[in-house]
Amino acid sequence: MKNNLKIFAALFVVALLNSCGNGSSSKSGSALSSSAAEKVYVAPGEHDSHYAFLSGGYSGNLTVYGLPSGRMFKEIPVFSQFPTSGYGYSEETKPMLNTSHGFIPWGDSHHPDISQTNGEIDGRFIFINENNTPRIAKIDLKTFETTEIIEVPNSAGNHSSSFVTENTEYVVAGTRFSVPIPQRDMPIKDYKGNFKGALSFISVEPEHGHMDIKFQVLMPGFNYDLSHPGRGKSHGWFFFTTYNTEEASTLLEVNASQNDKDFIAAINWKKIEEYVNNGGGTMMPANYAHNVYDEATHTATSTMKKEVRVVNPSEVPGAVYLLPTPKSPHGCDVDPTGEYIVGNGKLSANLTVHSFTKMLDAIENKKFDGDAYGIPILKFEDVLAGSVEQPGLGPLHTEFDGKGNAYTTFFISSEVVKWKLGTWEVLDRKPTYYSVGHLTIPGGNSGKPQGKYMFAMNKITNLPTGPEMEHSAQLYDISGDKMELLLDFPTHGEPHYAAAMRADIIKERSQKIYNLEDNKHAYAAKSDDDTKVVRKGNEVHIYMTTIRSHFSPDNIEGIKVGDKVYFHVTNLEQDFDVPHGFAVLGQNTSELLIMPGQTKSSVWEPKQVGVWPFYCTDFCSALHQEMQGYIRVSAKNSNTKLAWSLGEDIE
Ligand code: RUQ
Ligand code: CUA
Repeated sequence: MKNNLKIFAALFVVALLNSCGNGSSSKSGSALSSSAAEKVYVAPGEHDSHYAFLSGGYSGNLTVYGLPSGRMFKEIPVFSQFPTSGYGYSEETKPMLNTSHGFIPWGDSHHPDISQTNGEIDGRFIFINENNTPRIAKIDLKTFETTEIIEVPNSAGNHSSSFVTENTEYVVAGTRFSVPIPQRDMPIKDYKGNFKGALSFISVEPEHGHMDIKFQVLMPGFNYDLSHPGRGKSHGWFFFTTYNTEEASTLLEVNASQNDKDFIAAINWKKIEEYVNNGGGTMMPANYAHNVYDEATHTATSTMKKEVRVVNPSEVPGAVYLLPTPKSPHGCDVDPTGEYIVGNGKLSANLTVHSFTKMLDAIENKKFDGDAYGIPILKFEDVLAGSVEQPGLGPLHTEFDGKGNAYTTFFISSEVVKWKLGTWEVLDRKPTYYSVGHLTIPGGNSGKPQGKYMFAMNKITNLPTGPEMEHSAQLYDISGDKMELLLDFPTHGEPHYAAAMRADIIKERSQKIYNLEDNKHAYAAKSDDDTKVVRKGNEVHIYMTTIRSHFSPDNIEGIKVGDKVYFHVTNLEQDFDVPHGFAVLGQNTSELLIMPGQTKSSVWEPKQVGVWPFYCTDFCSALHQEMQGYIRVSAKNSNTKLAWSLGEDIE
């Protein structure tokens, strides 16, 4: 979203004036009142009423917060290596970060979205997109672990993602940057008319949630910024904002702001799905990774997929339309009834709202205003439901409370504005610290928002931690007529969107341990009797166990410089909340954090002769500090024999 900083550079003076005003008014505002403090206070031992899942932006991960307290509970590693748990470092999880560009240790995550059943958030899975090397991940909310990642071919800057349809039929991933499809060596100046934008519909298998790219719609070479599914009456459609309909390839801050209106693209995915189910579309050669974590083996596998089904809009008449929308719209938001589609025109004075009913009418009566690359353009006036007049500067995103109200963030004037659907009147406005991006109401992308709270995610903060400061979020009570600012809380990375929901469903389903009996890991040792050390050439496999408060074995000899040593550590505990850690001196990866019943493996290539200690990294019992061992590394040509022990000396 830092791009917006550039886009808005011209309006910087206005922004300065506004943020000064906001700063002073918020300091004397309601956030300091004791009743606000009471509203966010969660007593020790008590639980928050809501979970919020905030994208980590350039951290590549997802953070979990409690509301209303604003306490951070957890960081879930998704697209980035995470030494805290060993994700992306352990042998089992390295395949999760495999792509067609090789192993990628980092990602840029933007928009989490929770799975839905009948238009309601169900708390089974949460999906999140990776913008830079396009991927979609699925996190299982039983375990809070990333269990599947699929790469998105033909996509670049996977930004209008990862939004879920009302029965989680699809998680949708639209490209921000258009590119040559298929990728090829060609002059950049020939962009216009030659690049394309792929909108990917990734099917989600209902029972286990397995993802598969069902089809990609190959759209004109615009930038597809954000998207939301239709719902209720508009279920079966998907809406995408576009900018750079000018198809400029250089100095976009000027060249992509020429057109008075860009478009919202409306895609009838049901129609395309039917076409595809009848054999429509073309299988196109592709190369993309599909990575799946298996809970039984505690191990991920990565498979390269070799084709993808593509559909050109011209093949399915009546499936794709363009709705003119002023002016470089960013957020594309659909209200809970499915009737209103809000285009948040970043550079527009007014907020444009389209009507789904009017759109269908105009389509039926073929009231078109030309076409773009064969895609019919509807007339602005024919699809306009209304507009909110001059609500603020630089609108970005809109959410809904399910009571007929909408809440829009304004980046430049740094505020949240509440307005009424249908009458388009502004009801309330509240400042934010500072330069707000997204906002979230629990149940936001669903037919049933779960009212009460709204939080705004700011691009800047005022928490002094040197030149690099964390961003911040601000929590508002929206249960009354006026919004009440309750709390500031720091966030991690750059939160773009967040998904949130009531805590009860997730809490009930939350898994406590992994059953040791069900552990099918190839190198699991399920008791101290199964522990052993096996040499295969210069590879050494150590089948190791942990239980309070020792490793078995804890003395190992016969390792040589030049060996590749695999520690396969099984945690034998079957009690809730007793992880053990594993770390060995000179390890080139990270420690491992192993949950009860789980096996994880770390590879270690000792470079120096010596006797090296290993130990448990997680304070697990009163004798945690005694949870340690030694591994003896001899010279390459030595004849120290392979031996291991627990509780006795190696002779
Ligand atoms: S973005 S601040 Cu990456 Cu969703 Cu709009
Ligand atoms: Cu096991 Cu500390």
